[in-house]
Amino acid sequence: MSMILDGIIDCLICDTENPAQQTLCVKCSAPLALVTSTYGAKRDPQIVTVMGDSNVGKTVYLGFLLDMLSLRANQFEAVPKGAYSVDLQQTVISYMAYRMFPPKTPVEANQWKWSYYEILQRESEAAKYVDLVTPDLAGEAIAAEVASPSTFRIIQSLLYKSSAMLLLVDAALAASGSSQPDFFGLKMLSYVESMLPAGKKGRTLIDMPVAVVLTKADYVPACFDDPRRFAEANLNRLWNMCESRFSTVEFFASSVIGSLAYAASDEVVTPIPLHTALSGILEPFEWIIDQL
Ligand SMILES: Nc1nc2c(ncn2[C@@H]2O[C@H](COP(=O)(O)OP(=O)(O)OP(=O)(O)O)[C@@H](O)[C@H]2O)c(=O)[nH]1
Ligand SMILES: [Mg+2]
Ligand SMILES: [Zn+2]
Repeated sequence: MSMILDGIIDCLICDTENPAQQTLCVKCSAPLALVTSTYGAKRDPQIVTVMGDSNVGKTVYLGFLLDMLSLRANQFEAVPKGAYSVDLQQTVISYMAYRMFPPKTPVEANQWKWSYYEILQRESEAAKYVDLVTPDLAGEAIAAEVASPSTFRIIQSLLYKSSAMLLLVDAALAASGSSQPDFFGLKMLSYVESMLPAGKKGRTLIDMPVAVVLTKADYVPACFDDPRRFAEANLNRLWNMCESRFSTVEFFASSVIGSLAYAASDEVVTPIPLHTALSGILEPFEWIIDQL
């Protein structure tokens, strides 16, 4: 549990001691507001990390997810803790309102947007509270860390502290025959396995819940019908790794797009989201909450 003592703040993510006047952790760049706003909370914050290659749709997915939660979709109610928590959702919604996708996430950790929400899930019988902390990571940073561990230490620290992971995989790319998404997923999970504390390794399966989210499923509607089958057929390496090393995995299909247009200029083709139609955004998250 992080602490605030004598003008020193221990970072929520990497436990480094920071002088209280800092806004970002000197070591990992996580906002220290995460500590000040979770300090004294009734529950320990749960960190859920969204992983995935560059361009799979992490920023778009997370922005819409947080927005749906704060619009009280299904039985959820979410309250942002600190105005900084709203930045990601606002950026994504504003861009999409102008029929543009948000820009690529910069690789520098001090530019990442973090969100901290108090989430209430009202089920018929009982209410469940979860304090959710989640950063919007850059895919390039994730790829660099997975390729040679410790280039982005913050990703390692995050995984240690994470209660669950959403692994985003580009379904459209996989369906087109590219092996890149499959290899990336396989590398990611073997990285997760190697990073877990020694005691958790060995014969036992890894029990961190992993929701594999197949993004851009609007390009591959079959994906919605049976995401597990799609993954087994098109992401077989990743699928096998899940089967043999992880005890709690589920597959989901998601899309934020109703229809797309394309604008071409100088050989650069830009997709233009004509209207948003969200599907499969909340389901993986609901599943994660049920596992916590
Ligand atoms: N068709 C379709 N395209 C999508 C969808 N979501 C994202 N995209 C496309 O994928 C691109 C990348 O989305 P981002 O959310 O920026 O990807 P990211 O994973 O955050 O990428 P990095 O920031 O580089 O790590 C967008 O610019 C869109 O072109 C979707 O649901 N359907
Ligand atoms: Mg991004
Ligand atoms: Zn830190």
